[in-house]
Amino acid sequence: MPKVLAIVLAGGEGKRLMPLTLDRAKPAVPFGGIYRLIDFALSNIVNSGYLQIVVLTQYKSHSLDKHISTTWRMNSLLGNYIASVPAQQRTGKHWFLGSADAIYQSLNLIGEENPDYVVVVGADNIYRMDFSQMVEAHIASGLPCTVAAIRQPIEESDQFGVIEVDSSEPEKIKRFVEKPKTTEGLADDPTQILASMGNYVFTADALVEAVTRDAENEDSAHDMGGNIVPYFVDQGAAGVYDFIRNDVPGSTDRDRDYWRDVGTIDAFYEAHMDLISIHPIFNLYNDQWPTYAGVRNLAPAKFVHAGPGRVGSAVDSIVSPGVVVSGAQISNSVLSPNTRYHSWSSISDSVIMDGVTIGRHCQIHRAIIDKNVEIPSRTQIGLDPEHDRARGFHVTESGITVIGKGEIVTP
Ligand code: ADQ
Repeated sequence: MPKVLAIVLAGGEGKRLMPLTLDRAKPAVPFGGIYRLIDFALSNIVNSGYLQIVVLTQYKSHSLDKHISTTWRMNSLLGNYIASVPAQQRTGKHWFLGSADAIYQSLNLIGEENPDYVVVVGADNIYRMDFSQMVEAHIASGLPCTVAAIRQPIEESDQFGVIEVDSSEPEKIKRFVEKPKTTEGLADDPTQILASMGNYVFTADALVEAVTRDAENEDSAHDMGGNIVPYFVDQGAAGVYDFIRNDVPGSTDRDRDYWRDVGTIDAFYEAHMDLISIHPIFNLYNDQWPTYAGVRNLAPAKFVHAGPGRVGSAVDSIVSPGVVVSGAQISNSVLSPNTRYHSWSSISDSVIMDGVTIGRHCQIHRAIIDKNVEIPSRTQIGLDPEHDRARGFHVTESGITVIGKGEIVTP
């Protein structure tokens, strides 16, 4: 078995997920009721059999650090294998300049672990992936750098590193452009591009050399996608690993190639809807590839018939422990732990985070409500975007209303 160190880049600011990232780093944003975004990347690493894991944090990392120590470090199953490493200004008086600088500033950890290969992954995507299959492909290619890739719509090319290959050498990257405004589609499908998933495998020595050179280059943005990958591509030394080859145990035909970049509120919302659709597009119930979440001492969810016409129910929804639905009707929604729903209220197509209370006679539709918000009786949210905006709530282009942590809600 080769010795593999996994590095999780978890310093992202997540501006486009505001207000959910107002006081937490993007990887710490709650997802799917009981998880945080980073749990998907970490679960993939652990399920791949890699237990030497370093999480590089930076921006507003308090809630992320807390989550990692409570959920991951304290998890007896996983022991002490995971270290969360804040920016420490080891190389000078600056925080991480970019994701490559985050690795450069943490080179001491690679030195201590002395791995053969380093798997570098982002922390903000929802998917299942067996990285050991990618490492095998990396070793077989003989190249020092391998980039995981997936097809994406061409209109979204400005959000991704775009990969081009030659038909004569389809497993080698010929050209790589980070977030181009325009690009050409694939030969067999001009509506799609081959996008980098932001997951890489490096031969350890080559990564150390590349980030060290990059650190000395003052013109560099010190970014993995913008600088390090192009450095390997320019030398003809970068391979591509097509995600379609990855075969995770227990995946269904529907979710085998599921991968979502939940960088915007609309994408974040749609990924939740993928969990609760009747035949889930992303199936959380794959026990051969579990997604780990914190173990909390919470009571079971409860549904109360509170009187005539006040049947507490939830359909086509995810209901977490600690939920009490008392005389309210819920449909097509994700209910996080410790939330309360009171009589004559209806909640549909919504994502409700930890500790939220919804009073009586409320109507909530197509909304995301962040932690601990109290919704007073007779409040309507998501029915009239103008009324929502007038109350200071964030409403996305597609009409999702977001209530941030600590916002005061009036009917
Ligand atoms: P982006 O996701 O836009 O594109 P970036 O913002 O650098 O790139 O985030 C990548 C990962 O690094 C995220 O998990 C983020 O949290 C983390 N990160 C960012 N800055 C960091 C820092 N200073 N310290 C520690 N961690 C940091 C990337 C690639 C693209 C690819 C997309 C796929 O650059 O080529 O297509 O991911 O989503």
